[in-house]
Amino acid sequence: MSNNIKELLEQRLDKDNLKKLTAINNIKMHKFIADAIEFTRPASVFVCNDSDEDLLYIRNRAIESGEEKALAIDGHTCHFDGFYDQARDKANTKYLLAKGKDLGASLNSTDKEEGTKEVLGFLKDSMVGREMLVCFFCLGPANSEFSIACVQITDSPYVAHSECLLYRPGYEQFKSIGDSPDFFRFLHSEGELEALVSKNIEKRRVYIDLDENIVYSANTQYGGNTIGLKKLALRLAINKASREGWLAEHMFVMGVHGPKDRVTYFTGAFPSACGKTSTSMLPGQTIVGDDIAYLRKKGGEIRCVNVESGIFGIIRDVNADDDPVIYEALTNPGEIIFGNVLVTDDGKPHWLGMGCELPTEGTNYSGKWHKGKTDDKGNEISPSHKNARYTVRISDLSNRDENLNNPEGVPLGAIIYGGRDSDTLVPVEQAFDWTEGIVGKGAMLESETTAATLGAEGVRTFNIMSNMDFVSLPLGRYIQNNLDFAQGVDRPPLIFSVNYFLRDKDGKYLNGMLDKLVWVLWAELRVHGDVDAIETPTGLIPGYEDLAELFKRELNEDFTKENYAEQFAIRVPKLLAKIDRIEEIYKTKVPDTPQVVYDVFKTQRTRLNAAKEKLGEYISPFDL
Ligand code: OXD
Ligand code: MN
Repeated sequence: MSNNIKELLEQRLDKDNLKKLTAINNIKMHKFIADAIEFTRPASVFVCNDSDEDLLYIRNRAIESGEEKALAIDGHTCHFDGFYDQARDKANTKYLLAKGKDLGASLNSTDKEEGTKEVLGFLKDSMVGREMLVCFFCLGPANSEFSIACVQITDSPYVAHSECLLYRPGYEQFKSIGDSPDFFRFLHSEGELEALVSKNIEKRRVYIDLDENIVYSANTQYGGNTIGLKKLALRLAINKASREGWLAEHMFVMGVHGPKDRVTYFTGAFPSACGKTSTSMLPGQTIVGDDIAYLRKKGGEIRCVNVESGIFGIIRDVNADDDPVIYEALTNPGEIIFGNVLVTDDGKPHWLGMGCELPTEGTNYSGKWHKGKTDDKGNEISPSHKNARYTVRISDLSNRDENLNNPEGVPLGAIIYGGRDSDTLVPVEQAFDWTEGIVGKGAMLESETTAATLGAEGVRTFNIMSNMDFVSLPLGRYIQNNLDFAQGVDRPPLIFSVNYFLRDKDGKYLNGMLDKLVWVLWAELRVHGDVDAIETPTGLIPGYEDLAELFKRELNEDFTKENYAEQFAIRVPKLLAKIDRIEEIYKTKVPDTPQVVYDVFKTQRTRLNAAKEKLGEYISPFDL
C-alpha cells in the first residue's frame, strides 16, 4: 500500500475498522476508500465484514438514524424516500464518456471530464458529520465463474441495509480476488437531508464510468438510484459481459415445474412493473431470482444465475390471492424493509391493491397523510406510492429454488420477453428460432411506461430486451451479442413473447392475473416437444385444447373457445404497424443495426401480408 493511502486510512479509521479493511489486501480498493474519505470527509468510517454483529450494526444504524422505522411485526421496518424521489431518474442517469467514445444517440451520456467534475462537486464534503459505511458484496453466487466482487460506499444506512438483504455477502469473496483490479465500485451520498430525505433533488445525479467500473450517485435515496449493486451494477456488467462474451440481462430466473417432477429453467425479461416478479413467483413454481441474470455458455449449454439474493419488489397489488407467497412473507416476522407504503399508528404497513380497504390516515412519503390530501399541484396524494416497494431475502421465501446459490448456475430451457401491450400481441407465442426470437421478440419489445421511472405513465415505449434503461454499449452491438450467444450451443433455449395486458374495446383486461401460469406451463411443454403448436406469421401459438386442459387443471377454470378466439386473434394491421414503428427507430437511431434485424422485419411483413390476403385483417386462431 502506498504510504499516503496507508497513513490516511490509519488516521481516519479506528483500530477495529482498519483491521477489517486491511485484512483485504487490495491496493486499488484501499485507494478507492482513501480517496472517498478525503473527498467526502466523513466523521467516522465503518467497515462491514459480514459478521452477524456487523450486519446487526447496519440494521440498527438504519433505525437509529431514522431512515427506517420499526414496524409492529418483528423484523419489519419502513423507509420513506422524498416526495419527488420515488423512482429511477432516467434523465439524470448518464454514462461518462471520454472524448472520442460514442455509445449512440439512444443512450444518455455526458462528457467524462465535465460530468465527473459535476458529480464530484456534489459529493465533495457530503459526509461531513456523518458515518461512511463500507460494504462488500458479491454479484452472482460466491466462488463461481459468475462472481463479481463489489465495494459499496454510502452514507445511508438504509441503502447499506437494503443491500445486505439483496446481495450475497462479499467480504470473504473480496479477499479471494487478491490484488486484482477487476471489481465494481460504488460511491453514494444522499447529500444534505431535510426531514430525513435528500433535500437537493435538483442536484440528483447517477453517473457511470464504464472504463473505471465505478458509479457515483448523489442527492438521492430511492433504491433504483442508490443501491449500487442493482441497476447501476447492471450497466457496468452489460459492458463487461460484452467485452468478455457473456450476457447480463434484466431477467428473472425461475424453475418451471412440468410433468413428473421435471424442472425447466426459464429466464424472463420484462420492463419494470410489467409482471416480472409475479411471473417468477407463480404458484407451484420455484424462484431463483426476479430481476437480473448473468448468462454464460458452458459445455454446449447456456447456464444462468441470479445476480442478487433478494427482491426489491413492487408491492402494489401484492395480495393473498394473487401473490400468496410474497403476501405470506410480508405479513409474518422476518427481515423486511417496506418503502413508501402507508403506515398507521399501530405500526402496520398498507399498500394499494393489498386486498382490503385502506385506512384514511397515517404516515406516508408525504409525511402525515389523510384521505383527500393534495400535493402542491392540487393532485390527490395516493396513500401508498404506486412504486412502493418491499425488500426481502429470497432465502426467506417458501418457494425458493434449490439451485438458488448453485455456483454452476442452472441450465436455461427458455427465455420469455414480455411487455405492457394493450392491443397487439397474443398472450403467448413461441418464436420460430433463436434469431427470430432475439429480433422479433427481444429487439422489438415495446411497453407502456409505468410508475417505476419518473415521467408520464402509459406511453408506448421501445424497450429493447426490457434492458433499454441499462444497456451500456451501442444497441446494434448489444443485439449482435445476443444473436451470437447461441453459437456453439447444442440446443438453444426456445424464445417466447408473452403479453398479460391485452384489453378489449372497452379497456377491460382480457386475462386474469394468474393466467400467466398457463402460458408459462405451455411454454415448458414446448421446450420438451410435449405439445404441438399452430403456426402464425410471427411464430407458434398454443392450440385451444391444450390451453383448455391447462386452465382446468391448474386454475380450475373453463377456458372458452370465445376467450381463446379473442385473445389469440392475429391482429395483422397492429402487427404491421408495430414493425413499421420499430423499423423506423432502428433506421433513425441505431446506425449499427445488424442487417439480420431488417431481414426479420421483411420476412415477418411478407408473411403477415400473405396471411391478410388469404384470411383477412383479424385472423381467428381457429382459421390457422
Ligand atoms: C426495478 C426496476 O426496481 O426495474 O427492478 O425499476
Ligand atoms: Mn428491474
